[in-house]
Amino acid sequence: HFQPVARVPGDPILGLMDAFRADPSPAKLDLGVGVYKDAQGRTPIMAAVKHAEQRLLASETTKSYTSGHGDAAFGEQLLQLVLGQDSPLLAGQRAGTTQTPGGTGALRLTADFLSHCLPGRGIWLSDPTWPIHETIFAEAGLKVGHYPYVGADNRLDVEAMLAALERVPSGDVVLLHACCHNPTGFDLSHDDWRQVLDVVRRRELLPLIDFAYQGFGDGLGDDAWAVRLFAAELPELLITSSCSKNFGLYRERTGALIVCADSHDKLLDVRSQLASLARNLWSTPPAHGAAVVATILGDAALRAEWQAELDLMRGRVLRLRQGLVEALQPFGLAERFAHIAVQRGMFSYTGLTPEQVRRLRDESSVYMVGSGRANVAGLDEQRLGELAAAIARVC
Ligand code: PLP
Ligand code: TYF
Repeated sequence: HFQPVARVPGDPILGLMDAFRADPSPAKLDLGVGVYKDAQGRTPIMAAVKHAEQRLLASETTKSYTSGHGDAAFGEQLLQLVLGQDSPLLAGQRAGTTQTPGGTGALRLTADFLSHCLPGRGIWLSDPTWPIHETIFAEAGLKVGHYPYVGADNRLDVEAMLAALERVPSGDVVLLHACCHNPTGFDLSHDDWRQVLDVVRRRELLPLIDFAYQGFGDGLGDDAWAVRLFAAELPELLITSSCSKNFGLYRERTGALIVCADSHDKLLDVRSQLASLARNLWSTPPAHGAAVVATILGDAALRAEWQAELDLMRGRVLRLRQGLVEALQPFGLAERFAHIAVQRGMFSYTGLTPEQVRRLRDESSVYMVGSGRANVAGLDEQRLGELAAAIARVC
Protein backbone atom coordinates (compact mmCIF):
# COMPACT_ATOMS: atom_id res chain seq x y z
CA HIS A 1 0.00 0.00 0.00
CA PHE A 2 2.60 2.55 1.05
CA GLN A 3 5.10 1.74 -1.70
CA PRO A 4 4.16 4.79 -3.87
CA VAL A 5 4.30 7.22 -0.94
CA ALA A 6 7.20 9.63 -1.40
CA ARG A 7 8.95 11.59 1.33
CA VAL A 8 8.38 15.36 1.39
CA PRO A 9 10.56 17.89 3.20
CA GLY A 10 9.44 19.10 6.64
CA ASP A 11 8.42 22.70 7.45
CA PRO A 12 11.62 24.74 6.99
CA ILE A 13 10.73 27.11 9.86
CA LEU A 14 9.97 24.35 12.35
CA GLY A 15 13.02 22.43 11.04
CA LEU A 16 15.22 25.31 12.23
CA MET A 17 14.19 24.46 15.80
CA ASP A 18 15.72 20.97 15.42
CA ALA A 19 18.91 22.34 13.84
CA PHE A 20 19.23 24.82 16.71
CA ARG A 21 18.73 22.15 19.37
CA ALA A 22 21.45 20.00 17.78
CA ASP A 23 24.00 22.87 17.76
CA PRO A 24 26.44 22.41 20.69
CA SER A 25 27.70 26.05 20.62
CA PRO A 26 27.08 27.82 23.96
CA ALA A 27 26.84 31.13 22.06
CA LYS A 28 24.00 29.94 19.78
CA LEU A 29 21.06 32.25 19.14
CA ASP A 30 17.62 31.12 17.94
CA LEU A 31 15.94 33.79 15.81
CA GLY A 32 13.89 31.24 13.87
CA VAL A 33 10.37 30.16 14.73
CA GLY A 34 7.89 32.88 15.75
CA VAL A 35 7.59 32.13 19.44
CA TYR A 36 8.03 34.83 22.10
CA LYS A 37 11.06 34.46 24.35
CA ASP A 38 11.96 36.28 27.54
CA ALA A 39 15.37 37.62 28.60
CA GLN A 40 16.37 34.08 29.66
CA GLY A 41 15.43 32.69 26.25
CA ARG A 42 12.41 30.87 27.65
CA THR A 43 8.79 30.83 26.50
CA PRO A 44 7.09 30.82 29.90
CA ILE A 45 3.44 30.20 30.69
CA MET A 46 1.93 33.63 31.45
CA ALA A 47 1.04 34.09 35.15
CA ALA A 48 -2.54 35.07 34.24
CA VAL A 49 -2.85 31.79 32.30
CA LYS A 50 -1.55 29.77 35.27
CA HIS A 51 -4.02 31.52 37.57
CA ALA A 52 -6.92 30.91 35.19
CA GLU A 53 -5.90 27.26 34.89
CA GLN A 54 -5.91 26.86 38.68
CA ARG A 55 -9.44 28.22 38.79
CA LEU A 56 -10.56 26.01 35.92
CA LEU A 57 -9.08 22.90 37.49
CA ALA A 58 -11.05 23.56 40.66
CA SER A 59 -14.31 24.53 38.95
CA GLU A 60 -14.67 22.56 35.71
CA THR A 61 -17.45 19.99 35.86
CA THR A 62 -17.45 18.19 32.51
CA LYS A 63 -15.32 17.12 29.58
CA SER A 64 -18.33 16.59 27.34
CA TYR A 65 -18.15 18.08 23.82
CA THR A 66 -18.48 21.82 23.31
CA SER A 67 -20.71 23.05 20.47
CA GLY A 68 -19.47 23.28 16.90
CA HIS A 69 -18.81 27.00 17.40
CA GLY A 70 -16.95 26.29 20.63
CA ASP A 71 -17.05 28.00 24.01
CA ALA A 72 -19.76 30.70 23.96
CA ALA A 73 -18.10 32.84 26.66
CA PHE A 74 -14.83 32.72 24.70
CA GLY A 75 -16.70 33.78 21.57
CA GLU A 76 -18.28 36.78 23.28
CA GLN A 77 -15.04 37.91 24.91
CA LEU A 78 -12.99 37.54 21.74
CA LEU A 79 -15.49 39.55 19.70
CA GLN A 80 -15.10 42.42 22.17
CA LEU A 81 -11.31 42.13 22.21
CA VAL A 82 -11.09 42.20 18.42
CA LEU A 83 -13.92 44.51 17.38
CA GLY A 84 -14.00 46.68 20.52
CA GLN A 85 -16.61 46.66 23.27
CA ASP A 86 -18.62 49.46 21.67
CA SER A 87 -18.70 48.06 18.15
CA PRO A 88 -22.13 48.52 16.56
CA LEU A 89 -21.70 45.04 15.07
CA LEU A 90 -22.10 43.57 18.56
CA ALA A 91 -25.28 45.53 19.29
CA GLY A 92 -26.60 44.61 15.83
CA GLN A 93 -25.66 40.94 16.32
CA ARG A 94 -23.88 41.06 12.98
CA ALA A 95 -20.66 39.39 14.13
CA GLY A 96 -20.04 35.87 15.37
CA THR A 97 -17.14 33.70 16.51
CA THR A 98 -16.43 30.12 15.53
CA GLN A 99 -13.72 28.70 17.76
CA THR A 100 -11.00 26.83 15.86
CA PRO A 101 -7.79 24.95 16.65
CA GLY A 102 -5.52 28.01 16.53
CA GLY A 103 -5.36 30.68 13.88
CA THR A 104 -4.30 27.97 11.44
CA GLY A 105 -7.60 26.17 12.06
CA ALA A 106 -9.44 29.42 11.36
CA LEU A 107 -7.60 29.82 8.07
CA ARG A 108 -8.30 26.19 7.16
CA LEU A 109 -12.01 26.63 7.92
CA THR A 110 -12.05 29.84 5.88
CA ALA A 111 -10.52 27.98 2.94
CA ASP A 112 -13.24 25.34 3.08
CA PHE A 113 -15.93 28.00 3.47
CA LEU A 114 -14.70 29.85 0.40
CA SER A 115 -14.38 26.76 -1.75
CA HIS A 116 -17.78 25.33 -0.73
CA CYS A 117 -19.93 28.42 -0.36
CA LEU A 118 -18.30 31.00 -2.67
CA PRO A 119 -16.84 28.79 -5.42
CA GLY A 120 -14.80 30.38 -8.18
CA ARG A 121 -13.37 33.19 -6.08
CA GLY A 122 -9.62 33.65 -6.13
CA ILE A 123 -7.63 34.65 -3.07
CA TRP A 124 -4.83 37.22 -3.10
CA LEU A 125 -1.90 37.05 -0.72
CA SER A 126 0.84 39.55 0.02
CA ASP A 127 4.22 38.82 -1.56
CA PRO A 128 5.75 37.62 0.69
CA THR A 129 3.42 36.08 3.24
CA TRP A 130 3.39 33.31 5.85
CA PRO A 131 4.14 30.15 3.80
CA ILE A 132 1.16 28.30 5.30
CA HIS A 133 -1.19 30.85 3.68
CA GLU A 134 0.05 29.65 0.30
CA THR A 135 -0.55 25.96 0.93
CA ILE A 136 -3.82 26.11 2.90
CA PHE A 137 -5.73 27.97 0.19
CA ALA A 138 -4.10 26.22 -2.76
CA GLU A 139 -4.84 22.78 -1.31
CA ALA A 140 -8.47 23.73 -0.72
CA GLY A 141 -8.64 24.29 -4.48
CA LEU A 142 -8.67 28.07 -4.51
CA LYS A 143 -6.85 30.01 -7.17
CA VAL A 144 -4.07 31.85 -5.32
CA GLY A 145 -2.71 35.16 -6.60
CA HIS A 146 -0.25 37.65 -5.11
CA TYR A 147 -0.05 41.38 -4.67
CA PRO A 148 3.34 43.08 -4.14
CA TYR A 149 4.06 44.12 -0.57
CA VAL A 150 7.78 44.24 0.16
CA GLY A 151 10.09 44.45 -2.84
CA ALA A 152 13.64 43.27 -3.49
CA ASP A 153 14.91 46.51 -1.91
CA ASN A 154 13.29 45.41 1.40
CA ARG A 155 10.86 48.33 1.47
CA LEU A 156 7.11 48.35 1.85
CA ASP A 157 5.66 49.23 -1.56
CA VAL A 158 2.13 50.48 -0.97
CA GLU A 159 1.88 52.02 -4.44
CA ALA A 160 2.51 48.66 -6.09
CA MET A 161 0.16 46.93 -3.66
CA LEU A 162 -2.70 49.33 -4.43
CA ALA A 163 -2.09 49.14 -8.18
CA ALA A 164 -2.25 45.33 -8.03
CA LEU A 165 -5.43 45.36 -5.94
CA GLU A 166 -7.05 47.56 -8.58
CA ARG A 167 -6.63 44.66 -11.01
CA VAL A 168 -8.03 41.94 -8.72
CA PRO A 169 -11.27 40.53 -10.16
CA SER A 170 -14.33 41.89 -8.43
CA GLY A 171 -15.58 39.54 -5.72
CA ASP A 172 -12.21 37.92 -5.03
CA VAL A 173 -10.81 37.56 -1.52
CA VAL A 174 -7.85 39.62 -0.29
CA LEU A 175 -5.87 38.36 2.69
CA LEU A 176 -4.43 41.20 4.78
CA HIS A 177 -2.29 41.00 7.92
CA ALA A 178 -3.90 43.15 10.62
CA CYS A 179 -0.55 44.01 12.22
CA CYS A 180 2.94 42.60 12.75
CA HIS A 181 3.19 41.31 9.19
CA ASN A 182 4.69 37.83 8.96
CA PRO A 183 7.38 37.52 7.65
CA THR A 184 8.43 41.13 7.05
CA GLY A 185 7.37 43.15 10.13
CA PHE A 186 6.35 46.00 7.79
CA ASP A 187 2.84 47.28 8.59
CA LEU A 188 0.58 49.67 6.71
CA SER A 189 0.05 53.17 8.10
CA HIS A 190 -3.48 54.38 8.88
CA ASP A 191 -3.42 56.33 5.66
CA ASP A 192 -2.33 53.24 3.69
CA TRP A 193 -5.15 51.22 5.27
CA ARG A 194 -7.70 53.85 4.23
CA GLN A 195 -6.45 53.57 0.66
CA VAL A 196 -6.69 49.77 0.75
CA LEU A 197 -10.21 50.08 2.14
CA ASP A 198 -11.11 52.36 -0.74
CA VAL A 199 -9.98 49.82 -3.37
CA VAL A 200 -11.61 46.93 -1.51
CA ARG A 201 -14.90 48.79 -1.38
CA ARG A 202 -14.87 50.01 -4.99
CA ARG A 203 -13.89 46.63 -6.41
CA GLU A 204 -16.24 44.76 -4.05
CA LEU A 205 -13.47 42.52 -2.75
CA LEU A 206 -13.98 40.36 0.33
CA PRO A 207 -11.28 41.09 2.93
CA LEU A 208 -9.91 38.28 5.07
CA ILE A 209 -7.86 39.83 7.85
CA ASP A 210 -5.40 37.52 9.59
CA PHE A 211 -4.94 38.71 13.17
CA ALA A 212 -2.32 36.51 14.79
CA TYR A 213 -0.39 39.12 16.81
CA GLN A 214 -2.91 41.41 18.55
CA GLY A 215 -1.01 43.20 21.31
CA PHE A 216 2.47 42.57 19.91
CA GLY A 217 2.71 45.68 17.71
CA ASP A 218 1.60 48.92 19.36
CA GLY A 219 -1.00 47.61 21.83
CA LEU A 220 -4.27 45.66 21.94
CA GLY A 221 -6.45 48.54 20.70
CA ASP A 222 -3.95 50.10 18.29
CA ASP A 223 -3.25 46.76 16.64
CA ALA A 224 -6.99 46.30 16.02
CA TRP A 225 -7.33 49.72 14.37
CA ALA A 226 -7.53 48.45 10.78
CA VAL A 227 -9.77 45.52 11.69
CA ARG A 228 -12.20 47.92 13.38
CA LEU A 229 -12.02 50.37 10.47
CA PHE A 230 -12.91 47.63 7.98
CA ALA A 231 -15.65 46.25 10.26
CA ALA A 232 -17.19 49.72 10.58
CA GLU A 233 -16.95 50.63 6.90
CA LEU A 234 -17.77 47.38 5.11
CA PRO A 235 -20.87 45.18 5.22
CA GLU A 236 -18.92 41.91 5.24
CA LEU A 237 -15.58 40.79 6.58
CA LEU A 238 -13.73 37.65 7.69
CA ILE A 239 -11.19 37.75 10.54
CA THR A 240 -8.94 34.88 11.65
CA SER A 241 -7.81 35.47 15.21
CA SER A 242 -5.14 33.57 17.13
CA CYS A 243 -4.53 33.44 20.90
CA SER A 244 -1.26 31.55 20.43
CA LYS A 245 1.04 34.55 20.81
CA ASN A 246 -0.83 37.09 22.93
CA PHE A 247 -1.86 34.50 25.54
CA GLY A 248 1.19 32.28 24.99
CA LEU A 249 -1.18 29.35 24.40
CA TYR A 250 0.60 27.98 21.32
CA ARG A 251 0.14 24.27 21.93
CA GLU A 252 -3.38 24.63 23.28
CA ARG A 253 -4.53 25.49 19.74
CA THR A 254 -6.76 28.46 20.51
CA GLY A 255 -8.19 30.72 17.85
CA ALA A 256 -11.33 31.68 15.97
CA LEU A 257 -12.89 32.65 12.69
CA ILE A 258 -14.90 35.82 13.20
CA VAL A 259 -17.56 36.55 10.59
CA CYS A 260 -19.03 40.02 10.13
CA ALA A 261 -22.21 39.94 8.02
CA ASP A 262 -24.58 42.65 6.85
CA SER A 263 -27.47 41.26 8.92
CA HIS A 264 -28.04 38.93 11.85
CA ASP A 265 -30.01 36.60 9.62
CA LYS A 266 -27.19 36.31 7.07
CA LEU A 267 -24.72 35.74 9.90
CA LEU A 268 -26.77 32.73 10.97
CA ASP A 269 -26.71 31.36 7.41
CA VAL A 270 -22.93 31.64 7.26
CA ARG A 271 -22.49 30.18 10.74
CA SER A 272 -24.63 27.18 9.88
CA GLN A 273 -22.22 26.46 7.02
CA LEU A 274 -19.16 26.91 9.25
CA ALA A 275 -20.47 24.45 11.84
CA SER A 276 -21.17 21.96 9.07
CA LEU A 277 -17.69 22.39 7.53
CA ALA A 278 -15.94 22.26 10.92
CA ARG A 279 -17.69 18.95 11.64
CA ASN A 280 -15.74 17.40 8.76
CA LEU A 281 -12.45 18.96 9.88
CA TRP A 282 -12.28 18.55 13.68
CA SER A 283 -15.90 18.07 14.72
CA THR A 284 -15.71 20.31 17.79
CA PRO A 285 -12.76 22.46 18.90
CA PRO A 286 -10.41 21.79 21.84
CA ALA A 287 -11.77 23.32 25.04
CA HIS A 288 -8.90 24.14 27.35
CA GLY A 289 -7.24 27.16 25.73
CA ALA A 290 -10.56 28.86 25.02
CA ALA A 291 -11.69 28.32 28.62
CA VAL A 292 -8.44 29.95 29.80
CA VAL A 293 -8.97 32.96 27.53
CA ALA A 294 -12.62 33.33 28.56
CA THR A 295 -11.64 33.14 32.24
CA ILE A 296 -8.95 35.80 31.86
CA LEU A 297 -10.98 38.22 29.77
CA GLY A 298 -14.06 37.75 31.95
CA ASP A 299 -12.31 38.67 35.19
CA ALA A 300 -11.05 42.22 35.83
CA ALA A 301 -8.07 41.17 37.95
CA LEU A 302 -6.87 38.38 35.66
CA ARG A 303 -7.38 40.60 32.65
CA ALA A 304 -5.25 43.35 34.18
CA GLU A 305 -2.55 40.83 35.05
CA TRP A 306 -2.56 39.45 31.50
CA GLN A 307 -2.48 42.89 29.91
CA ALA A 308 0.47 43.94 32.05
CA GLU A 309 2.38 40.81 31.02
CA LEU A 310 1.55 41.36 27.37
CA ASP A 311 2.72 45.00 27.68
CA LEU A 312 6.05 43.75 29.04
CA MET A 313 6.43 41.32 26.14
CA ARG A 314 5.68 44.00 23.58
CA GLY A 315 8.02 46.43 25.35
CA ARG A 316 10.85 43.92 25.30
CA VAL A 317 10.51 43.38 21.56
CA LEU A 318 10.45 47.12 20.88
CA ARG A 319 13.52 47.65 23.08
CA LEU A 320 15.40 44.88 21.28
CA ARG A 321 14.59 46.43 17.89
CA GLN A 322 16.00 49.77 19.00
CA GLY A 323 18.91 48.11 20.79
CA LEU A 324 20.03 46.11 17.77
CA VAL A 325 20.07 49.18 15.53
CA GLU A 326 22.14 51.01 18.17
CA ALA A 327 24.51 48.06 18.47
CA LEU A 328 25.07 48.17 14.69
CA GLN A 329 26.05 51.86 14.90
CA PRO A 330 29.78 51.29 15.69
CA PHE A 331 29.98 49.12 12.58
CA GLY A 332 28.54 51.87 10.39
CA LEU A 333 25.44 49.75 9.79
CA ALA A 334 22.76 51.64 11.75
CA GLU A 335 21.36 53.33 8.68
CA ARG A 336 21.37 50.19 6.59
CA PHE A 337 19.36 48.36 9.26
CA ALA A 338 17.25 51.30 10.51
CA HIS A 339 14.09 49.51 9.30
CA ILE A 340 14.44 47.01 12.16
CA ALA A 341 13.30 49.72 14.60
CA VAL A 342 10.43 50.74 12.31
CA GLN A 343 9.02 47.24 11.83
CA ARG A 344 6.52 45.84 14.34
CA GLY A 345 5.79 42.52 15.98
CA MET A 346 8.10 39.60 16.42
CA PHE A 347 9.51 39.50 12.92
CA SER A 348 12.02 41.52 11.00
CA TYR A 349 12.86 41.11 7.37
CA THR A 350 16.47 42.08 7.96
CA GLY A 351 17.44 42.33 4.31
CA LEU A 352 20.20 39.74 4.84
CA THR A 353 20.60 37.42 1.85
CA PRO A 354 20.24 33.62 2.04
CA GLU A 355 24.03 33.41 1.75
CA GLN A 356 24.52 35.82 4.68
CA VAL A 357 21.93 33.88 6.70
CA ARG A 358 23.85 30.67 5.99
CA ARG A 359 27.15 32.23 7.05
CA LEU A 360 25.61 33.60 10.26
CA ARG A 361 24.47 30.09 11.11
CA ASP A 362 27.69 28.32 10.13
CA GLU A 363 30.15 30.89 11.54
CA SER A 364 28.25 32.32 14.54
CA SER A 365 25.45 29.81 15.37
CA VAL A 366 22.81 32.48 14.72
CA TYR A 367 19.67 30.82 13.34
CA MET A 368 17.14 32.70 11.24
CA VAL A 369 14.86 31.83 8.31
CA GLY A 370 16.59 31.70 4.91
CA SER A 371 14.58 34.68 3.67
CA GLY A 372 16.43 36.84 6.19
CA ARG A 373 13.51 36.85 8.63
CA ALA A 374 14.63 37.17 12.24
CA ASN A 375 12.45 36.63 15.32
CA VAL A 376 13.43 39.74 17.29
CA ALA A 377 12.09 38.21 20.52
CA GLY A 378 14.89 35.65 20.30
CA LEU A 379 17.60 38.33 20.72
CA ASP A 380 19.63 38.54 23.91
CA GLU A 381 19.76 42.10 25.26
CA GLN A 382 23.19 41.43 26.84
CA ARG A 383 24.69 40.17 23.60
CA LEU A 384 23.48 42.64 20.99
CA GLY A 385 27.07 43.81 20.41
CA GLU A 386 28.15 40.25 19.68
CA LEU A 387 25.33 39.78 17.19
CA ALA A 388 26.04 43.15 15.55
CA ALA A 389 29.68 42.08 15.11
CA ALA A 390 28.56 38.78 13.56
CA ILE A 391 26.24 40.66 11.17
CA ALA A 392 29.06 43.08 10.29
CA ARG A 393 31.32 40.12 9.45
CA VAL A 394 28.89 38.81 6.80
CA CYS A 395 27.96 42.22 5.35
N1 PLP B 1 -1.25 33.67 10.80
C1 PLP B 1 -0.01 34.12 10.88
C2 PLP B 1 0.41 35.26 10.04
C3 PLP B 1 0.91 33.52 11.75
O1 PLP B 1 2.16 33.97 11.82
C4 PLP B 1 0.48 32.44 12.53
C5 PLP B 1 1.45 31.83 13.40
O2 PLP B 1 1.85 31.32 14.10
C6 PLP B 1 -0.86 32.00 12.43
C7 PLP B 1 -1.68 32.65 11.55
C8 PLP B 1 -1.45 30.86 13.16
O3 PLP B 1 -1.16 30.70 14.44
P1 PLP B 1 -1.67 29.46 15.31
O4 PLP B 1 -2.29 28.46 14.43
O5 PLP B 1 -0.44 28.97 15.99
O6 PLP B 1 -2.66 30.06 16.26
O1 TYF C 1 6.02 31.96 11.23
C1 TYF C 1 6.25 31.51 12.34
O2 TYF C 1 7.38 31.31 12.75
C2 TYF C 1 5.08 31.22 13.28
C3 TYF C 1 5.07 29.83 13.83
O3 TYF C 1 4.23 25.58 10.25
C4 TYF C 1 4.83 28.73 12.84
O4 TYF C 1 3.91 31.56 12.61
C5 TYF C 1 5.71 28.49 11.80
C6 TYF C 1 5.52 27.43 10.93
C7 TYF C 1 4.43 26.61 11.10
C8 TYF C 1 3.55 26.86 12.13
C9 TYF C 1 3.75 27.92 12.99
